[in-house]
Amino acid sequence: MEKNQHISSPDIPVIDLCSPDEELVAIAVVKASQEWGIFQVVNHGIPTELILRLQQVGKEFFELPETEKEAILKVETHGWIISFTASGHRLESTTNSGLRILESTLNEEYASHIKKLSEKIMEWLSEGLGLRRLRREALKEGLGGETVEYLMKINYYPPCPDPELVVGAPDHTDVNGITLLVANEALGLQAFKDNQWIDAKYTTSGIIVIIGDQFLRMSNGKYKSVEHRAKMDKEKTRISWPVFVESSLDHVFGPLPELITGDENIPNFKPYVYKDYKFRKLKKLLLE
Ligand SMILES: O=C(O)CCC(=O)C(=O)O
Repeated sequence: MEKNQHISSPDIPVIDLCSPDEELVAIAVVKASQEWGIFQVVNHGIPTELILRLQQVGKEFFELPETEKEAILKVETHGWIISFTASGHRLESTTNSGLRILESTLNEEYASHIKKLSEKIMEWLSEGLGLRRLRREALKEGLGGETVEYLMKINYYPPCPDPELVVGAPDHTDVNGITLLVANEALGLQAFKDNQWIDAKYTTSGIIVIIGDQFLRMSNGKYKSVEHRAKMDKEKTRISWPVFVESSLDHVFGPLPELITGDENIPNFKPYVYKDYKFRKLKKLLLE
């Protein structure tokens, strides 16, 4: 293909969770996870008003002075981190008054919705592995059951005069099981598919679902851990709120045992303690 040749790229799948036929919804979720590893869900049951409030407090948070922000949340290279346990309670506590704007009621309310939604998606994905009758909860259990953690990060991308020169979030796959992300009106998320970067189109109340490495490995390769990145916008500030659903650090994960049934179904991946897997990935060490 010529380098400058224009090809029209497909859009990432959009799945309406309100469709009356749940089986069709489940099939669409499984297909999108196999072929894309990323999709947007709409009519997902999380009130738009709650998502807008989350976005509003996120904006207010970034208007705080740097020192206050840092005192409230953990700063990482590409964002601010807040974590929840599976029951929706914040893991890290702080007494800083600035936390009012990220007050736990809002986050706990959002976390409990995200937990419900992610569990539903995990059920559909477990069924999609042929584990319907016995193990609807197979993926959730494989991830650690009630010890599963929900880590919310806030990514802030200020306007950038030359977005081609500055990368927002570099090309990566998520290390965890599944990520559920909302973003403000500035687009910028891209997914790599069929040798090209595809702009993810979404609405501010839609939820982007991203399959990560843990689900690639637990499904023995059936679900795709999608490469993605985020670009900066020339004029607009972009903010995104991913929630990473993942094992606790000492949990061992690998291909689900039910999928390994004999000579034809051998494990394609080695099991890892999650913290070792994260460490190896971070250090770019060999992963089998
Ligand atoms: O901001 C985005 O849309 C993507 C962020 C992301 O990939 C990440 O935080 O790992």
